[in-house]
Amino acid sequence: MCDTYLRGPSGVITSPNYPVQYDNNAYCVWVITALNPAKVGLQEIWCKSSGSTKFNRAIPVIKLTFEEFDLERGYDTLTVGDGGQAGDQKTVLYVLTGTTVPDLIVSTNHQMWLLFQTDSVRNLLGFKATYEEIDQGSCGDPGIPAYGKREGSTFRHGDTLKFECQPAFELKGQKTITCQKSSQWSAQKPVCVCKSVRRLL
Ligand SMILES: [Ca+2]
Repeated sequence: MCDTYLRGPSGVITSPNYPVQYDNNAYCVWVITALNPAKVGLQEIWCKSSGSTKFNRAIPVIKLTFEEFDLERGYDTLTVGDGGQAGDQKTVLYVLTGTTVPDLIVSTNHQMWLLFQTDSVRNLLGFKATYEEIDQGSCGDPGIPAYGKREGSTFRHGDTLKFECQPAFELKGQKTITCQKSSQWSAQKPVCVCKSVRRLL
């Protein structure tokens, strides 16, 4: 019942029953596919025919970001792999277990698979993760804060974005964020909040 095929551009994956404890003997598979995988094929053809190794068009990959993670260490696991062959040992990227929220994971092609397996005793809360389709070598579009504006519109490794808020709003958080090699922004995008108005006596 928990075999799920998901498409880009983004979504949420949770363990069964979340935020209530997962079941014993669970075996759940998710396969995430970028919205436009055909792009990948075209890219490869273009590269071969031009004899160039430069990539003008970006390859869509899947970025998985964990928000909560609580599995029985060593006995209940979440395996994350590259591609669409769930459970294929050759494509395993990480086997995750325990109660530490893992770092984000980025696939190397347009598909990513997840396999959640539990044993016959002791259940914990499980996990919650979000996935997002991004261009390979980028961090994905973090968006623009409400009542704010953004300078910069590219999201590749090393790119920096600057944020500003409209008059009467003040910026909470980081004014600039940089896309790191891990495909993670150096901080979350800031928010613009209404400036506190002093009460007139
Ligand atoms: Ca267990």
